[in-house]
Amino acid sequence: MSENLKADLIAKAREEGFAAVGITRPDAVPEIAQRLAAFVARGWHGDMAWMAERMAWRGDPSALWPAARSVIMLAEPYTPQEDPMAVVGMPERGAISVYARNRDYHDIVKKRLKRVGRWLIERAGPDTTRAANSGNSPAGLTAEPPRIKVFVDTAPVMEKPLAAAAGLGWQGKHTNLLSRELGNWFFLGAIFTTLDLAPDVPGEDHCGTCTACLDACPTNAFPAPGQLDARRCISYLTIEHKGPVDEALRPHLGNRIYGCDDCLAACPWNKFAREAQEARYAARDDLAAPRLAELAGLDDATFRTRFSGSPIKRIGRGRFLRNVAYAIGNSGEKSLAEAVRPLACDPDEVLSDAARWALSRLSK
Ligand code: B12
Ligand code: SF4
Ligand code: SF4
Repeated sequence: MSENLKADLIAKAREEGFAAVGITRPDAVPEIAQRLAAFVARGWHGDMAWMAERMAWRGDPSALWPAARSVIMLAEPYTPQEDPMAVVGMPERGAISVYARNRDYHDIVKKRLKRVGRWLIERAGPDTTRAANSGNSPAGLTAEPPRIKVFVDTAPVMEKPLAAAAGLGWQGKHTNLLSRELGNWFFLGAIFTTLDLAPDVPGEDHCGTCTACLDACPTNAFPAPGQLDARRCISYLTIEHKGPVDEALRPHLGNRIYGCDDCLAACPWNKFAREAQEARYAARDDLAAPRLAELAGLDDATFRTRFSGSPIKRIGRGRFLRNVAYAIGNSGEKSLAEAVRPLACDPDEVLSDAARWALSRLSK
């Protein structure tokens, strides 16, 4: 890849709103397959059965798409303008994690990745190197157009270790990717390509002796630094886990009703965080600190309207109101009992159980 093409790629990605771009090889982190296997063998993925499926692809990007020769990793900041933890101290309000206070990032990032990818194909032109190497002659006559595939979050791709290998930063003790320039409030996206691009130098770990994220976790979800038992993580419990939450863990949810940011917010590198350029990540007024009493009254139709375009819509009314009921149970506000009482007869059994639990907590 010519240095010009790389510089132009970085410029194009920045123009699209990405704050960092790095390149790695699909086989740059051979140890991820074994680490993923250990994670799943310990049962740390809980009921995210999709993590145990297609492990051969998730653990080995070269198996996912054998034609890929390079992986471009990109970071998109969603840094909060407000103190992300302020709402956690308001018992009558629900705390929604920063990334979900407005539009769903999946759609936004994917569109940007596609624009960068299409630009790259056009800018790079036919892949004459491959044609020359393939034995067809003369080189150029059989040149193939380069190809790309874009991924954000939902594909069987381990984005964090690839981003670290591409030099975007390092996986912190909270397991997320962070960097000295961006802190940790950013999403990741990937462009796999058949183009042979010069890889960047992997990121170096700068956690040092810090343990702020581990100490901040309300549920002790880290069995060791850099390793997460998802079954204890509030993000997993409020978003991914479908059934009732273990009674012993419910009090630790506090008023967190969708995701959790405690470990991210604790990281001292956030003092260097870059502002989010995308206005659609800025907290919506009605999602910054919504009243639990009002949320408990949502029926299916009002839930769908309220969360149209938001990632929260994906979990559906039942699971969301289950979380609201746990938060009401943790609020200590007896006046909230009236709001949760009708839910104790809801046909959704997980929700009605959560509501009864809340009522019994408030009656003590
Ligand atoms: C599954 C998943 C979850 C699960 C599990 C999280 C986890 N840490 O695995 C749950 C639902 C809990 C979750 C929560 C969150 N998630 Co999530 N999640 C994912 C997803 C889909 C896959 C992650 C994965 O592969 N996990 C499997 C484990 C095995 O991988 P790992 O964390 O990298 O584990 C490493 C360590 O265990 C380490 N390790 C293991 N043993 C050893 C031994 C040694 C010696 C060493 C050094 C290391 C080591 O190596 C492993 C491999 O790198 C990715 C998107 C994607 N496709 O990659 C988003 C992703 C990681 N999530 C993201 C976000 C934003 C979140 C939340 C902040 C959302 C929120 N506010 O609620 C929280 C953060 C919780 C946390 N502390 O991790 C972002 C993170 C962006 C970033 N800057 O890193 C991602 C990348 C989505 C995206 N495209 O932006 N998530
Ligand atoms: S997201 Fe919350 S519960 Fe999960 S590891 Fe971080 S601090 Fe712990
Ligand atoms: S809080 Fe400290 S230990 Fe955790 S990721 Fe940030 S620097 Fe690393």
